[in-house]
Amino acid sequence: MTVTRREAMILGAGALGAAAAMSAATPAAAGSAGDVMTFVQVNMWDRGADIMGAFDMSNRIMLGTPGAALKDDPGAPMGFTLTQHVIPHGTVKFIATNTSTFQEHEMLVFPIDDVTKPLAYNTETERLDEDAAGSLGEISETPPGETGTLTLDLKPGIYMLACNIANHYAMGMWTLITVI
Ligand SMILES: [Cu+2]
Repeated sequence: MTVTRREAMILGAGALGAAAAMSAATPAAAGSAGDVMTFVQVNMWDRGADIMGAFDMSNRIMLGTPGAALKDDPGAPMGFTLTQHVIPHGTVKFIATNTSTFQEHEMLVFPIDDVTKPLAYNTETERLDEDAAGSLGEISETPPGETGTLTLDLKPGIYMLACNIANHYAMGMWTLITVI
């Protein structure tokens, strides 16, 4: 589902209930006892077509690949910037805005059992195998300037946010989060 930023705010306010909606500055609010909804804002960014075109696809930046850092790669042509990487378990609402000027991005969520092992990847399509990698959900292709949301119930563990438009994962458009 793709919604505008304003719609995302309205949807978020609705999920929080009337009391929380009265306080626009409240980023997260308690639901039932012991259950907290956490909002994570995500910037889906890239450095433009020229830098993307100059990327060496023989040096893919992927989890479990020699030379690829587990954190965001500073040399990547595109990536995700998050308001937080450590998130309480329970209901997590991702609000992702595509700040690219020229292309779509998307955001999938994958559970990571072992940070040293690569996810299932097809080098012909240059995309992750979403079923084999165990996608939990996604904000599908989002045009430049638009915002989408995804709400998941996450247990403690490590997860990856990744863009699975062809070449984007290999260009470093992924990051890890820890749910505690
Ligand atoms: Cu992308």
